[in-house]
Amino acid sequence: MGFFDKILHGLTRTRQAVSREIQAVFGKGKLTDEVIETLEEKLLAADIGWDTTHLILEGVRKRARGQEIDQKQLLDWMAEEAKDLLQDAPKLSLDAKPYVILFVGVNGAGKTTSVAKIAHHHVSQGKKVLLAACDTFRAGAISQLDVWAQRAGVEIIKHQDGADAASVAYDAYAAAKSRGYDLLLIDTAGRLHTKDNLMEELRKLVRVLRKHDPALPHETLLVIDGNTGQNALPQFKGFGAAAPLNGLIVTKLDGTAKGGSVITLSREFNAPIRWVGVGEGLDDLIPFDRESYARALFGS
Ligand SMILES: Nc1nc2c(ncn2[C@@H]2O[C@H](COP(=O)(O)OP(=O)(O)OP(=O)(O)O)[C@@H](O)[C@H]2O)c(=O)[nH]1
Ligand SMILES: [Mg+2]
Repeated sequence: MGFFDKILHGLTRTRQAVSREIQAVFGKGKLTDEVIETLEEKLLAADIGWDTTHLILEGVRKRARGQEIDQKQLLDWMAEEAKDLLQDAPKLSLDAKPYVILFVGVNGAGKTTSVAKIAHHHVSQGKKVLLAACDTFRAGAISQLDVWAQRAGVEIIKHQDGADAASVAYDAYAAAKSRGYDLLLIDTAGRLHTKDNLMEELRKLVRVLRKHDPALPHETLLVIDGNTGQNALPQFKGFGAAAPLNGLIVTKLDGTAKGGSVITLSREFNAPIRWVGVGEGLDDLIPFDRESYARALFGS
């Protein structure tokens, strides 16, 4: 399956919530106030959010200029408006060696799985990837990452449970540097962005890593469960205060009808979505592309 088919498949539930509903209420005609109001309800129900919904519908209304349009035209325009509200992720370039990506997020968001998927993605492009098991907090977290490392065919740096996460990161960077790895992926413990002591642990990890090089980590990605929808805004603020964020990974889009919230997340955070998760397997993480996303969302 190509990336577009995967995203199309992954967004099935959201697309049903959005386009099927739209198709049920609009066949052909003018976009009267009444039609716009019904469309508004449908978009809001898909967790697209007030502002975004308003912008999409205003755009569509302007395009129609009082003319009769059909359903396909409406969905095409909606997809185009949605696309314009999204940012493309910057092209992934591993311009440092090792290139270091730190993964942060609340408990169960999908950090560890995303680390494994991104490792797999780069291994299949011939890169040498190392994982750092910096979730020393949750029992079983290290062996979980170990299993993923084996599946993805990559090496892992780990200490024992309860060890200092910052020192694992420090050692992992030293190992990656001396052994010529292209990419170092740092898995961290899930934590609530409102817990000061846990956020301090994250700040410490970044501080210690920067003893090697002040440019580290090259990227910090916030992993968000797609079911959280727009309620993820406080997470972005909380984690961003501990480690400047470069982008988002939105996971579990396959299991939610809230896939439309991605548009709002990207806009409100003013941060690009880098990857989207559409399943539990190693291949189920897709580099985000706004065109495919918008088309998969509106089924046009
Ligand atoms: N369907 C689906 N499941 C996912 C996706 N990403 C992660 N999961 C599942 O979500 C659960 C939690 O994933 P983890 O990667 O362990 O999450 P985590 O953020 O590392 O969790 P903690 O380390 O406990 O904070 C697992 O059962 C994963 O298989 C996805 O894109 N789609
Ligand atoms: Mg984890």
